[in-house]
Amino acid sequence: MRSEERTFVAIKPDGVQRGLIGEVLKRFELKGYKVTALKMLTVSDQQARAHYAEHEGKPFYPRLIRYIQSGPIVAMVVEGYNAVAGVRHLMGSTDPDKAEVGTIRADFAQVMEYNVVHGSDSVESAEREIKIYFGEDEIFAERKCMSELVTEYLDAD
Ligand code: IDP
Ligand code: MG
Repeated sequence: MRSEERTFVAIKPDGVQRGLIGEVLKRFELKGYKVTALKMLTVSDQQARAHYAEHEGKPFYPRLIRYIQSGPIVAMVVEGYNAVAGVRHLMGSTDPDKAEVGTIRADFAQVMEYNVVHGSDSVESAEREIKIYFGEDEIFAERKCMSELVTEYLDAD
């Protein structure tokens, strides 16, 4: 059965610095996903370590921690059917050389050290990662369609 999921997505510092915020956001919105939380921030030491805890001890870990803190990121919560896998599909493989053409990483990145975007790899990871970056009061899951908005407006007085 299909169900709606939410996932954590970040435009990494290279993506922000290169002016790719709009392009990346556009791809998720055009897919039909809802962006239910969004902010730009500098990742703290604590957030970086929590986010990438699974990679601690790997050779690239110290550089990964430096990279994610090297400039502001744009963090977001993205919601939709099968959104965890779907977002990763739009992002492409970790290594841009292996990512399929048309994905964000294939289209905009050359090396995996600077691969523009992050997306959670499971529903459990998503819930863990969302908590690192957002309070529940920062997430706006309710959205109204235009007819609801107009009806509400007309009914207001
Ligand atoms: P993912 O971002 O596609 O989920 P992960 O394996 O979770 O990939 O790795 C997290 C991030 O760490 C990657 O997006 C990439 O920036 C970096 N990374 C992963 N593997 C390597 C590596 O072998 N060398 C350098 N950087 C790596
Ligand atoms: Mg990962």
